[in-house]
Amino acid sequence: MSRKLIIDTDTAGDDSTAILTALHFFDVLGVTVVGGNISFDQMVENALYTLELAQTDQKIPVYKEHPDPIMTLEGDRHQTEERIFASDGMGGANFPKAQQRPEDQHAVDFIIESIHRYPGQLEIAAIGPLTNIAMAIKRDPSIISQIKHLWIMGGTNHAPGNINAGAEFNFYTDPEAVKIVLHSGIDMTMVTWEQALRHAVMYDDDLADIEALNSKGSEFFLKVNLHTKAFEFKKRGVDGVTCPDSVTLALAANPDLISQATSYYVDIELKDGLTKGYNIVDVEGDLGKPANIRVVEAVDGAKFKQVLLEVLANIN
Ligand SMILES: [Ca+2]
Repeated sequence: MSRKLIIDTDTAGDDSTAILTALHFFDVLGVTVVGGNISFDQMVENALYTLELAQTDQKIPVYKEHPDPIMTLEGDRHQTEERIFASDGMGGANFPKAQQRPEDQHAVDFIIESIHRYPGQLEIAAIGPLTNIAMAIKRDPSIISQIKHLWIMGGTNHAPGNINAGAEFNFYTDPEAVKIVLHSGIDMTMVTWEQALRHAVMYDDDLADIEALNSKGSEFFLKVNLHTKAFEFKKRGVDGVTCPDSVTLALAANPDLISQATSYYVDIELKDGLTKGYNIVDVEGDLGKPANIRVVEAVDGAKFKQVLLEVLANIN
């Protein structure tokens, strides 16, 4: 029986490939959309469109909220990333609206209810800001011991961030949520931004292999991600498609992709200033605190590419 998963996503660009990867390997109970990359309603549409593209046998429900970070005051907006993903979040593809509509139930209620329905069996992949996961923990702390594993794309391990020099986007957007999750005691793994940059970038040769699949999946991948490639090249000289979210799902599904991982004490800076949203990874144990999360330190990039090709080839 395949592993049960909820995927919590701010669906733009690579998130959509991560959803396809989740569907390929897991029994996905639902997709919860959290505020992050671009405008909230558009991310909901992107999740619905991605599910329609995948044409699963069973309907995969999509749940909404929270659209904003925990500490956002009424009328405030967090920084979104249309410059990376285009205004539709899908590289300007402007896909048609999917037939499926989001559910009425609140995403956090769905997460809590699902964990109780499958105690000790449900994994969660969180590939956006951690708002929904933190709110679920606050609302019902009894879920903590019942989550089988939480896979997080976020943060860095002593490396530059991507939203600014100090911080990675998901952690920066809702640092309070990260703090709650890191200190929750959930069994969890984090895949950091610099690991994605080192091991999960599809360069021109890789993109040619993807194009050669000539599947609906490969066509979708290229449409959605080439805008991001142009941004990454201009911003940091990385001439390829970065895949932080999809590599997180790929290694959640295939743990042999993780070449190295160590559990460390990780914590995050909340104060406004240069390092807001920066996370420390206490690799030398200076703080003398027990490890709270497993940090991925190396990924088998060649195997990741094979997984990605397998996922995209399968969508026709
Ligand atoms: Ca994401």
